[in-house]
Amino acid sequence: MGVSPRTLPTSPSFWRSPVRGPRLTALLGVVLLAGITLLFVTGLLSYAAYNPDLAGGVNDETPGKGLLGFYLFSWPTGPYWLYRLTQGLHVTVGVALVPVLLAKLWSVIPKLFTLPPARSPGHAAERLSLLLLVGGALFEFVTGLLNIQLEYVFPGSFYPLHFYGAWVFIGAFVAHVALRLPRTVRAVRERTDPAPDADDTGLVAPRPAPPTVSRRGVLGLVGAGSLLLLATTAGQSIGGWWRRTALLAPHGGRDPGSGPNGFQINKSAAAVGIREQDTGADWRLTVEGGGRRVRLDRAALLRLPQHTSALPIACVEGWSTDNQQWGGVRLRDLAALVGFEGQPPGVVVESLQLRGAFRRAALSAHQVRDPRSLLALRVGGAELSADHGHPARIIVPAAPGVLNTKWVSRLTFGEW
Ligand SMILES: Nc1nc2c(c(=O)[nH]1)N[C@H]1C(S)=C(S)[C@@H](COP(=O)(O)O)O[C@H]1N2
Ligand SMILES: [Mo]
Repeated sequence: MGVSPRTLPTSPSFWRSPVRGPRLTALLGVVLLAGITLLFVTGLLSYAAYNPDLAGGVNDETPGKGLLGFYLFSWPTGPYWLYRLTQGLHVTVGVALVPVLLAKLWSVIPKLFTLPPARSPGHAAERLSLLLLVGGALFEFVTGLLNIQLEYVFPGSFYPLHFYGAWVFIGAFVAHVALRLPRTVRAVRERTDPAPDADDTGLVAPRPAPPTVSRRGVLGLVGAGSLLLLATTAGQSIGGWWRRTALLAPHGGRDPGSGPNGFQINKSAAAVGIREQDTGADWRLTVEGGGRRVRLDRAALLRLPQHTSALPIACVEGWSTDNQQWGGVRLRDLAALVGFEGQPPGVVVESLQLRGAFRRAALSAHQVRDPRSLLALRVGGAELSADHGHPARIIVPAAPGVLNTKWVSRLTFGEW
């Protein structure tokens, strides 16, 4: 006995949900249009915030980007919470859009199985672009979610995958929006779906099953799912009391301890192999530049003018801290030690850490010149803890957390 063609997913009558139709797809599409545009813009900003073109690409995780770096600009140091906002939005909105994306894919799934695969070269091109669209969306959401959950399980580095994937995805996304906009506007305006025989979208079920939920019910469910994700994620970026609500975020829930150093830690000293004997009395900071070099121990640093800056740490993974009271020496004062008075250049910062991409970072001239930029020795009135970068770490306003190098051993001003 053969299988009736009606029961195969390639047959339109296999798909029986009465809520599928252009209106549901269009409403979900409008939400995604707004949300994904925000994700794209904040994502591009995040890449710019690394200042990838500095110092021959020390900060650049995608050195082969070529023309895709056309929009890069020098990331400002104010407002000091800038990256906290842009990256908090990127991650929180990305997480909250997951139910909308899944519902949208569900709403169009009959189209995946349409036969013949291509009716014309134009139809073939359209279906190919949809493959890039759906594949690109899934790829970007999966790599992003894995990164914020600290699960670096995919091959290679997160940055090039997410960065190049975004450009492929956005290309297909723009084409899709351009092609579907008229249909979307019509479906949003008309309020009801066409009858199956008047439907030119292929979304309305020809033999609908009796409804178990209304379209409004589906949208309500999706919206509730998004709100739940929003409410259990956003706290990691908002901070304060709200951190407790961030149940889904690895840096949410509770702060990892109490006291001035009891705030989030990205990588612990032990995790990157920082040994106690290297950060103790034998530790020296080397400051170089302009053909000069000085070496300072901690006591010498403490004899330089001390300043405080209230600044957060905001990680690419979306979590951030409230403002911490950092105390230490201004970067521009350290530049002056090797002769850069007045208008110091940028700096390359190196850590005691021997391996890993985050052991080195470059800061721009205006990051060095900002009076809030410090080589911090203290936080909240206490010595830095080992995990927060003892004996000295960088703190710069508005920059991604990764540029705030911990366990600093060397500063090289301007020689690149
Ligand atoms: N040497 C070194 N510095 C580093 C890192 C690192 O792994 N090694 N992590 C960076 C990242 S990604 C962030 S978000 C901040 C986190 O600082 P915290 O651990 O004090 O919160 O430190 C940055 N400085
Ligand atoms: Mo980070």
